[in-house]
Amino acid sequence: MTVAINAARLNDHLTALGQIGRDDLGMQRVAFSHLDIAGRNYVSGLMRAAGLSVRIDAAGNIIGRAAGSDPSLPAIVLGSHTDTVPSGGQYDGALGVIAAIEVVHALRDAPRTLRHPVEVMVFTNEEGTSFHRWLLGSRAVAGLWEAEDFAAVADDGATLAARLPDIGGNSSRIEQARRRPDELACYLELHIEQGPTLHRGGFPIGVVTGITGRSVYHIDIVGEANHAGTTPMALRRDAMPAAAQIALAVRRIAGEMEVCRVGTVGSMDVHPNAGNVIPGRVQVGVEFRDERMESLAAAEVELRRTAAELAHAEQVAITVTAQRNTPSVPIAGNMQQLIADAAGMAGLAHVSLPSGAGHDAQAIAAVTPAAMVFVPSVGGISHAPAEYTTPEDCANGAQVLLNALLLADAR
Ligand code: HGY
Ligand code: MN
Ligand code: MN
Repeated sequence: MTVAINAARLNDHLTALGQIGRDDLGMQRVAFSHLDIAGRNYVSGLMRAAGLSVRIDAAGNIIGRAAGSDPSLPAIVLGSHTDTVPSGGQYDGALGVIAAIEVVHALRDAPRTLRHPVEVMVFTNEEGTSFHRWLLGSRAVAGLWEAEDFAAVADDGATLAARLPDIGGNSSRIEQARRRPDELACYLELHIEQGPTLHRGGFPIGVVTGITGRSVYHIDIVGEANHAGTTPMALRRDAMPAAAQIALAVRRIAGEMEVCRVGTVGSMDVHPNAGNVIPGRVQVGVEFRDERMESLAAAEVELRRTAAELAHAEQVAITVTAQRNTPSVPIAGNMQQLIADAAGMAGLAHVSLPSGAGHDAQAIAAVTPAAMVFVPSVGGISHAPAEYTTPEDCANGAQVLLNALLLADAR
């Protein structure tokens, strides 16, 4: 028999978090910013009010724990993230965190004590906007930090080692954030779909079958800065036309050539970025995504071939640096079934689908069985201020998360 979440309290808290770090361009709770810290402080307060004992681990993850009736059992973990992309939406990550806290709060109100301890985890820098190292907190829990994480430097020159203490972390003790498989029973995450499938199909719940792989590249194009008015066209070594052709090539590789599922150029830094100066340098951010790692590898080959051709044709130097390669992760059949059964308990229709977005679950899956519940994104929009999920769908997701926790605790 289940316990009902408090839908009004859930949506009130979600609305309140949505006001922290919002401006007229959207949500600005970029990891490590003072706005991110304000959001972390708010959810820490909610965790305490829900009866969780709260600590910060060496990666800055916020971890709330509620005891179970059998302390010898491993913990069931619920989690997500509160950091946002720049000018992002108010549901990405936030819904999973607020719902996880609401689930614990509703069980305490019932009152219902589970056999397993329950931990709510709010992961540091899921988006990777800061330091270009995504899933930073969840990868620390899974023991998946790489040399590039320890050596990470932000665009403003700050090192990760210097910034982690701002959120209570300590990179020299990151090993202490790592959790062993025998400490954890499983991981459950509620998240908005961030795509159109559920909303278009009229499904209130999505059972996630797998989480996409992602490869990220930094492309540095160096030409020769010069005067826009006096330099003849034939004598230019202009970095901008090369950058533009890289953007078109990325669209061609994923679009017409269908080498991989999607490809995006989301960032471009022009130097010196003045209208009357021929750009001497342009830095381009590229990412590819696909469930098949061999498709990502093929996309990289095509990207590097194109860059070499362009360097010659445009008389510029082009350096392609692979920044990070995150493997795709399948969700185990029994964990998918857990979510489907939890949706059934709530009398909610559900459909299975893969995640085109990355999630902390794909890191945590390295250390314990993971499952994800999706709820509809209106119009499939996300990573934008228009991101929206109805209060009813948010409550449905939280109820399915609670049901999944009860089923996991019983199994
Ligand atoms: O980029 C992603 O897929 C996720 O939102 N971090
Ligand atoms: Mn996101
Ligand atoms: Mn997210």
